[in-house]
Amino acid sequence: MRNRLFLSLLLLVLVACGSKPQEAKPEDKPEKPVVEIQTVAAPDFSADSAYLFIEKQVSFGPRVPNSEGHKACGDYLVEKLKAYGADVVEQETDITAYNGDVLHARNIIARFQPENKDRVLLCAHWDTRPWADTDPDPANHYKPYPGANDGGSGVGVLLEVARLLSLKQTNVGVDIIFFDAEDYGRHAGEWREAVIGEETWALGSEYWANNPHEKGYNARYGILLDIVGAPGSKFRMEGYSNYYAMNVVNKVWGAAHRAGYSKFFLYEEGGAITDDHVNVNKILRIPCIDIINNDPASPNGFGPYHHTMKDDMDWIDKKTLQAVGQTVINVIYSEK
Ligand code: AHN
Ligand code: ZN
Repeated sequence: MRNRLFLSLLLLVLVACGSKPQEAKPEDKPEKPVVEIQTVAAPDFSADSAYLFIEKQVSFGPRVPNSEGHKACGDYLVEKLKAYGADVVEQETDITAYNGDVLHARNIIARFQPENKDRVLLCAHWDTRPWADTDPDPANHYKPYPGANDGGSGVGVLLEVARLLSLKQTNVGVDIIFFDAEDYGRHAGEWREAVIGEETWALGSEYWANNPHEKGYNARYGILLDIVGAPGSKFRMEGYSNYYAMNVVNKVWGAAHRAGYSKFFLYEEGGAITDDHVNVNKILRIPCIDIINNDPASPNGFGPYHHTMKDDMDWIDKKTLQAVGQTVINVIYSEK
């Protein structure tokens, strides 16, 4: 009698949990106690919140290394990540850029569940480019710009991810890294001086990959977000991501399509783009993809605002932030 009660209770629990009840025969014994790790239901990403995080960064002015806006925004990011319960490591180092400028660079690393050995890496660059070198007006070619999309957007999305991580745990540990000095690459007007094979971009991530915050740092995979805010963004499967981390591309694109974001995430090859993920792949050998709004058919490869004075909040669309943010959330909460 007690046995029957137990079985009917079990059946009830199974039905309540939504799994298909099998016909239970009295002689059936459960093969194993069911202690399988379950995936965690993904929380809702708030694009409003991500938008405000971008606006806040822009309010500091351009975040060009060595500038006041850079220092103030860096402090804000650290404070915010700590408030969301992350264990924050700051990596400060001087890096000499291609033109001899010595950049006081600051990589900001937020560790969630630092004791967890199974980790996922999420990253974005937080610095903005010192020069609007593709601006239609040559008078702007050596001026800094707001950097809402290029610099602000990836960080804004990941701050919202951090907020959600503070409310609900994932099964995996998560590291959010804001890389510095990504966008100090050679000025477009100085291309004649370029040297074959020179690497002038992504200096902060290069430093981190050579000097990770933890000895032997590893993660299952990484996702880099760069330029993820423009209205009507199309994310194509970027060349290095496909080469080094095709299974991660498929995982992320699959999650995006299941969540209804197939207009944003195209099953099309994009160009190969030099960005922070290349260092993560080449130096640390962690498969890392880049979600980046590139269009090989457009004149500069990105949007008309890119590396111009126009890269401001007008180029941030909550629909795009939602598509990217919810996709990333669905991916990390589905990890077992
Ligand atoms: C180049 O433009 C060489 N790489 C694109 C990486 C980048 C620049 N991301 C933001 N700004
Ligand atoms: Zn840039």
